[in-house]
Amino acid sequence: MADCIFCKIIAGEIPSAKVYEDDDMLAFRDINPQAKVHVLVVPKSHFATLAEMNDAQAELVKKCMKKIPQIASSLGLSDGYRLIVNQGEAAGQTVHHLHIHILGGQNMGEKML
Ligand code: DGP
Repeated sequence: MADCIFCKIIAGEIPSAKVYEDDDMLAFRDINPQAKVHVLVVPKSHFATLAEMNDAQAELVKKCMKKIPQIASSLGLSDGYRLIVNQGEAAGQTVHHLHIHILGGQNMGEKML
């Protein structure tokens, strides 16, 4: 998608602090971290929400979820971490390319799950 910031990051048109990449996904540090460790895992196919996801994209999300423990381990999150996937503007989704937030590196507390 021409005007999608995450598509531009995936294409290398915008720099990012990459922590993992393969043919299916890119993981990079959030520009506005909400925890000591805050990484975004982004499938390399443009769709905004789970409601828009086709079967091939669902396979990519599955691959992302299976890879996240390895990414989290590489980030030193051995004590645990939180995943957030905002769906739509009311949930606070600002970038309309599906992404999974990995948050950790500190005690996340019990508020908001
Ligand atoms: P969300 O609110 O769930 O749509 O989260 C979008 C996140 O994307 C937000 O935490 C900030 C991050 N973000 C936005 N633009 C950029 C960027 O250009 N680079 C990086 N690394 N992160 C970005």
